[in-house]
Amino acid sequence: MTNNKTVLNWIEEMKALVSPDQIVWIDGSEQQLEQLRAEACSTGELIQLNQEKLPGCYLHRTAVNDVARVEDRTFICSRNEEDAGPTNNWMEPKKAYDMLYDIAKDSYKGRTMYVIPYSMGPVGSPLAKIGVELTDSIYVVLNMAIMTRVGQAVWDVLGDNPEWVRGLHCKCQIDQEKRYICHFPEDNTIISVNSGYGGNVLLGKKCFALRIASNLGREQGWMAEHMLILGIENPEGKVTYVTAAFPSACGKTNLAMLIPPEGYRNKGYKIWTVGDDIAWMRPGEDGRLYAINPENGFFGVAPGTNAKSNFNALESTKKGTIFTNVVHNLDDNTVWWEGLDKNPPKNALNWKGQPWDGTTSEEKGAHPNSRFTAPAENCPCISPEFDKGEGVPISAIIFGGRRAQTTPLVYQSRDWDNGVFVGSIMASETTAAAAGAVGVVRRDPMAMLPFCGYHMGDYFDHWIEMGKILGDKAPKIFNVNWFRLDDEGHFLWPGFGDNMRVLDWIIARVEGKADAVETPIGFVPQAEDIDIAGLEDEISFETLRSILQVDKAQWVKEAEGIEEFYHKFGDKLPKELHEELDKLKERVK
Ligand code: GTP
Ligand code: SPV
Ligand code: MN
Repeated sequence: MTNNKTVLNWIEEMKALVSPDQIVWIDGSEQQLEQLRAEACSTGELIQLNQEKLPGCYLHRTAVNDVARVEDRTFICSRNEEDAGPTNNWMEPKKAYDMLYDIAKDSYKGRTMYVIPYSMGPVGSPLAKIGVELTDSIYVVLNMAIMTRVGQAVWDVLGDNPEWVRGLHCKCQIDQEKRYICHFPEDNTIISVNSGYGGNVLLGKKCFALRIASNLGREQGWMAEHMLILGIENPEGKVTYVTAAFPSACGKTNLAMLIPPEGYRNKGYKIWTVGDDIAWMRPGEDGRLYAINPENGFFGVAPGTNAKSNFNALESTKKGTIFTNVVHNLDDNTVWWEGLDKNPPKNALNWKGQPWDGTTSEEKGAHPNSRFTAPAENCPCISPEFDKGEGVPISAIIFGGRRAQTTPLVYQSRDWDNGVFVGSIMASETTAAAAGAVGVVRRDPMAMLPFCGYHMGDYFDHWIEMGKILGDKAPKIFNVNWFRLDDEGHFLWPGFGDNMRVLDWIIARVEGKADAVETPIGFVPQAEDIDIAGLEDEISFETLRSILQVDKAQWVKEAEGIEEFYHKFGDKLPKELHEELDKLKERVK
């Protein structure tokens, strides 16, 4: 496996702490994974689905109290409290280690310790990083084997290098009172106890690729962001890459795999998916910003995914996929969720495993944060660049959130610093992806509020600094909002595939080929600039005009909210952002 002393010493230390019955080194081979699947099926941890209809697919149910990320139990354990900043929970590292080791002590008794070596990013890519996760959950092993690159090649690339990220996961008793997700950025260490839900336990994902990696990026001059990456191919075959940061359950997977409307398809437009959740970006030799997707699969929201809303995501789930907390259709041993189709199964089990009849039950069958874990290689529109590891050059960065009002369908920032301001003031209605109230508007800068592993004021400063390094090669920055509502609560913009129409304007702006109107918040297209051919039944020209409007009165209120939010950051708020806020206030007067 490995002779890396730092790895072997740490595993010995952890073994002494958690006392496993045995240790299994995960080599990533299909044979070993198959054994683990069989074992998980024999204990009920997994249910094998209809192998004719869904080859290689399994169903898993988490504990009822363990269905989403727990932000109030997530901690950044830096030596100085100030380094965690006002938006993170902080715990003193010594205190945190003592508490966690106390909880973890002997917790693997009667269980197996699985050692998972994984690479975030294509193995050996100059942009990739290595982690080792210890877990007592086969579900975690099988998910990590889809979401990351796992196996011997990772040890080979790591060699004697002491730089890798430590991750300890202990299921313990899934006790929510003792559930903690803790990050030690100064030790490159993550410890997660008492959970079995994705974002809390697949430690390569939010814990490493965002919270720890954001710290590494700041030290090393790159960026770890909660962003999808996609390529838009035009009829001449030119591919332009953009990234987009939307908060959890606000449409990244959907946008990343979009199928253009018929008119666009006929002209020869095509979308290529590079990533659907996380982007690592660094300036390349030519001075442009390059992005890789550190993941190898999609941990996507199931409800709402259907052949029309996201055909490519649905296709990705047809083989080798693990479904979590969806409906189990007992008639044909397949899965179902709200929004899959209009034929809910009658003879089924809901996400809790209770008998459920979709034709009569008032209650939802699938949990709103039920998920699929699907291999990226299944995706029909996966980018040919996906596995290359050099990254793709980014032309535009798009921010966006779920706002019933105020924020127009799309606008472009004036320049990089103004774009950083636009990202920093992002706000969105909360979703089921995190425990807590749903539908409350909260500020979520760059969609990183739950994921920035250090002081958010320093994070804004890092963005400003990256702009200075990139200079005129910096991507152009935009903001979108697919979620404007009418008075009755209906979405005004058709969204999904039709978001291509907005991407089209964005690319045209990047290329200097489209018009825009200057407003107090930035450049907004005129209704004529958005191509709505073929959409006559879905949206009128008047409605489109209305969702492109910037209402000064609403923005006066918005500026007040921003000012209040900015107060939190005190001296750490970059002066550039203060100035941007002053300019906004002046313009909306
Ligand atoms: P995470 O995996 O939690 O980071 O979420 P995500 O940002 O990838 O969100 P996803 O694409 O899974 O979408 C979440 C929900 O938003 C689903 O229920 C979608 O149906 C819905 N959604 C996505 N795009 C649109 C859109 O353009 N319009 C509307 N109205 N809903 C959308
Ligand atoms: C999110 O919540 O943003 C997700 C799912 O992508 S999780 O892996 O749980 O973080
Ligand atoms: Mn996400």
